[in-house]
Amino acid sequence: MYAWPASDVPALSGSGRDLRLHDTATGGPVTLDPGPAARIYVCGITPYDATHMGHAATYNAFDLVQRVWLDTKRQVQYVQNVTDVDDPLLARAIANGDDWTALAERETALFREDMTALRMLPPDHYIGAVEAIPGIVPLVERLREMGAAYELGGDTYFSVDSDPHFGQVSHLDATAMRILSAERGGDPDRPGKKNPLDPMLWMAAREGEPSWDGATLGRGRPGWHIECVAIALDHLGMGFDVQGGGSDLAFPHHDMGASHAQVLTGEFPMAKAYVHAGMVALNGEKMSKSKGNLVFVSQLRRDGVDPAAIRLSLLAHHYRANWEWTDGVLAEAVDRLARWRAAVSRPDGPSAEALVEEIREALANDLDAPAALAAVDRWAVSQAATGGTDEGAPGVVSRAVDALLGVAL
Ligand code: 5CA
Ligand code: ZN
Repeated sequence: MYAWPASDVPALSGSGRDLRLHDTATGGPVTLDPGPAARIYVCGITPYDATHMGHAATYNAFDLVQRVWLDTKRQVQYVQNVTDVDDPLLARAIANGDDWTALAERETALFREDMTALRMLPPDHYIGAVEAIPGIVPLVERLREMGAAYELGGDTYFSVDSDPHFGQVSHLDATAMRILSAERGGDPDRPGKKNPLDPMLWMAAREGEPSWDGATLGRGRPGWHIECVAIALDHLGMGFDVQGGGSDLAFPHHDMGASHAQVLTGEFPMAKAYVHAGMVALNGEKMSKSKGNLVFVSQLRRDGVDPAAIRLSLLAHHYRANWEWTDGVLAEAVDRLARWRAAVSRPDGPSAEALVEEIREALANDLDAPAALAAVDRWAVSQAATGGTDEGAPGVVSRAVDALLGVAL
């Protein structure tokens, strides 16, 4: 698949900081030392509905990760998938009387537009589940040969007990895992499984559903977790720096994916940090396509909201926080954007060097975007109150806000 166009990231003078991120697997901060090329995999959308503010918040967090790395003059290898065949997508297509490929293509196109408008950096490899199938089949066959997968009624399951490290991303107990597995695409109650938590690697063809050649596995379609693992291993290899997604992916998706990859390669861990964004809610409930309580990026854009204000709404919340979308959040961001734009519209102002360092430090400290916004706010207040004589300072601020926060002033 093709991704979307990259917005320019201005180079800043001085040097960026090494990034410290909260790692779900170890439960604490990890200082990443990625070498010259940092590697990040971020779980992409299941394209059966438009990008909502929850998605946008999660992608904003991982966009900041890259901006911090780029500021350290590193290259970034960024991979993202599109789950363009899966149960909820097929179910939605049937419910709408829509062709599932047309639905996936339409929503993926809209996602690209939303990401472009929000100045999210595009992945270097943007890969659909369907196009990954030729790489998925041999991995599942290999797991079977290793005795880490088994057949049940034509479907192929992964045996979670084959990975001694299973559960080391979420650290949930078996009861919690079982509940979440049932809620998030698993089938813990299916009779005949070795372990109720075992996830499907390959689903045998079902009547009326799309299917692909699975060689010795028979016709069928891939399971969800192996999709991301196949794509990540193909484009990043083992031991990459960050596996990212929303906190609803820690279990089962990231635990299962890590176990697939660890058994396949015999290496541990799959990623140096498992990083999870908090959930955005609307009217007290997690914004989700299945519940339908959604505020869409595309709708706000159609309503004439400046994408920079949408982005500032996201940045006003720490990425790990669970927060509620309200009209007030957007109104505050619109106001902030106007204040910042006024402050940088003058040729000179208060010195901006310390501000750039404050933004860098805030982001390096587990992506503390609210602290970065507060620092820019202080500079803008000082500009409005007394101004300054530092020629070019507003330009320095503009470039820093663009490069590090993805906001065009
Ligand atoms: N295709 C899979 C990942 S491989 C998937 O979860 N797709 S998704 O469309 O449901 O979600 C895309 C991303 O948005 C995931 O990282 C998910 O954790 C995140 N996300 C979904 N809902 C919210 C929400 N309400 N708040 C924050 N992030 C969310
Ligand atoms: Zn994924």
